[in-house]
Amino acid sequence: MYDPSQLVSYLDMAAADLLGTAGSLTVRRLSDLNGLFEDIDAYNKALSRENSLVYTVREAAFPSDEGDLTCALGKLMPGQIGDEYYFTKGHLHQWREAAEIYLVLSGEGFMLLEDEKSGESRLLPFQRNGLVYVPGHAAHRTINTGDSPLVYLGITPARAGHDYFTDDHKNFLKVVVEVSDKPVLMDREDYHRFYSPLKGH
Ligand code: PAN
Ligand code: ZN
Repeated sequence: MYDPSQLVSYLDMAAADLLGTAGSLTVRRLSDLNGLFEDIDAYNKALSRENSLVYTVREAAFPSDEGDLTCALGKLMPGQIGDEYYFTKGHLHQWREAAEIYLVLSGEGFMLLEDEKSGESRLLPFQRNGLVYVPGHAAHRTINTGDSPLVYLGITPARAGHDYFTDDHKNFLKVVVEVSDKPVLMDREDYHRFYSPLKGH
């Protein structure tokens, strides 16, 4: 049987961190998101000012045998590159069937899903106390459209793993951009071809 200390963790909401059974910490800055934002000029300008923190992910260190669950606490900062809101890199699970449940603890934004087979997208509201289900085979990206950090817990099978986009499929097919002070979901191609040039990007 496990020691109780291996089975209990605490949310430190002020620090957006886990205490107790805390595992690895991933820190992603603007430079780690190279090539993902549509407005390259705005990205380069922002990066030349400061390699800002975009998000952190603290994994829990719960048991990780076959059948176990794991969770991670994410903190995604508010911000924009051009019209695009700050987001996470986004991934499929290595074990494609693995689903994930997200619990939103603070802040506001969206979860962008993209089915790997059909390419269909869904934009789900991501608000405090919200529970969001990410089915298997869905690439998922968290987006912060608010003005405070978006803090959330993601729970998956321990063996889900992460599969980040490769060169032959580099990014999501849709973007979430600010239009007249509101977030709008748009085809990346349409945004690239029709929208950003009109704005002089
Ligand atoms: C989350 C994500 C977290 C960071 O814990 O890993 O939001 O996003 P990226 O991994 O895409 O950088 C999760 O979905 N785990 O499976
Ligand atoms: Zn995931």
